[in-house]
Amino acid sequence: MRDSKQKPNVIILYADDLGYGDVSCYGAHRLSTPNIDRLAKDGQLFWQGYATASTCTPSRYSLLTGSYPWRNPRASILRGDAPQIIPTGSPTLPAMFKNAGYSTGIVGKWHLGLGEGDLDWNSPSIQGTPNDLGFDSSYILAATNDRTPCVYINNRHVDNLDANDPLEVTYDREHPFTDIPTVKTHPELQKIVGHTGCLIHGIPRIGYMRGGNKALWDDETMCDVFLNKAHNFMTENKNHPFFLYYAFHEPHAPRIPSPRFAGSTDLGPRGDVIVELDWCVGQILDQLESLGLREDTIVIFSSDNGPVLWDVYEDNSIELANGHEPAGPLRGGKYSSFDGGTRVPFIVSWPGTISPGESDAIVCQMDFHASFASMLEQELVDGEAPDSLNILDALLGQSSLGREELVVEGHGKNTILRSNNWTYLPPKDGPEKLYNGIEAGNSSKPQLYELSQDIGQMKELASTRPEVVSELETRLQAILKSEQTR
Ligand code: NG6
Ligand code: CA
Repeated sequence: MRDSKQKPNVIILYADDLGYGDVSCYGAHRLSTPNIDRLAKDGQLFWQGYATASTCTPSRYSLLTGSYPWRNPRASILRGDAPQIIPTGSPTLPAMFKNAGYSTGIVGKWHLGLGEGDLDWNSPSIQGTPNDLGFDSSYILAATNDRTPCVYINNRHVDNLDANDPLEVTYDREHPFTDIPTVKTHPELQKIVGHTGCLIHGIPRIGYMRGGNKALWDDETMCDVFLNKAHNFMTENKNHPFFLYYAFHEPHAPRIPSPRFAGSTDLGPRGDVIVELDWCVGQILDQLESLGLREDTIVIFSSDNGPVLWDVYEDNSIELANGHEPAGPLRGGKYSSFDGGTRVPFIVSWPGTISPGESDAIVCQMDFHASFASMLEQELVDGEAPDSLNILDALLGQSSLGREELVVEGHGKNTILRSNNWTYLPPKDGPEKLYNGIEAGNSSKPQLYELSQDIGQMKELASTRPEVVSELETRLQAILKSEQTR
């Protein structure tokens, strides 16, 4: 039996491309997310919760290392065959939990690279996996649901791989495998227009793969596969503290809901997979309750970056949005340097310990490392989590003080300084709008916004407040040159 004085379990539920306006407790009204709302009702909802970047890999890098992504030049959207970008044995968030006596597991999207270079996908003991970074167990997809290889990786091997049908992966557009169906060679197999790499289940992906047919994932059952793995991990570890990082693939494109959820909203596939994601959240909460663990478990819900409607696949998300604002009142979205890129849903719940409420504190996913280390009385070693601040009191709703400043990253590694109520975007070359219509935030001039008065970043103040611009520019440069900010 579990001792009630034991350390609490911690579960991070991490959505992929879910925006500030995509859930009902943050104001969405054209779809309903009752289970995410249930978490908010039991916990603290943060109005100023941030990922560190407006894309996936850098945000996840910060979540797991407590480090700004720009410290690692490889921390940008990775190919599916990229080597692991966090060195084996690094002092990660899961390693911190493990040192504190926790069982640690990851289920879902990884996207931080696998292997140590030139990975043999057929190896029964792949080195350079989440299991080398503090996770006792892992069941993941390598990169994104739109990238090859479209297989699950079970700890150190590709799950269900038939030795007689070896798996090969390439991202070489000049020399793709010539004997596999692509959009060009087999247009008749294509079920949805999107990327132009190989066709897996009629869905064009980024990159190419050959072989490994028995190991292929089925997009329609992906939500159930990951949920079952999460359920098993929780049941297996119900008697001692655990840390579970459950990284959803929803609502990243291609949005292929389980048939149970197809058509459940009138927003099209993007709305349907958000409802699917919300259902999974409910299943986790129900399981915690049935295991008698709800009051022993901190459940965090957030997203890796802001939202995007059309992200290459033609699924009518823009046409069907019809009044749904995925970033809510924020400007920009995924890939953007505006706040819609990085300010995301951010809920921390721990019934019986955290009093329900809302918070305006500035909090960042990068801070979980130092905050939970403090809760568990784990000392950080030199170089560990260099940018993670201990904001435990804010996360637990016991203080209204979070961060005073935070650097976030937009498209093209553009670094932006959030400082108290200000946000400062340095001049940056590049298009005003990205291929998907999202405002990038680029401008040849510096931009300054006072977010407390102007959440939608409509009133640019750089020329009226040059002294603030110059102070923030100096501060940003100092942070970028520093080795540590905690
Ligand atoms: C982009 C892809 C996009 C998506 C994204 C990764 C193009 C034109 N766009 O480069 O489809 O895969 O990478 O998303 O290829 S993320 O959430 O993992 O960062
Ligand atoms: Ca993402």
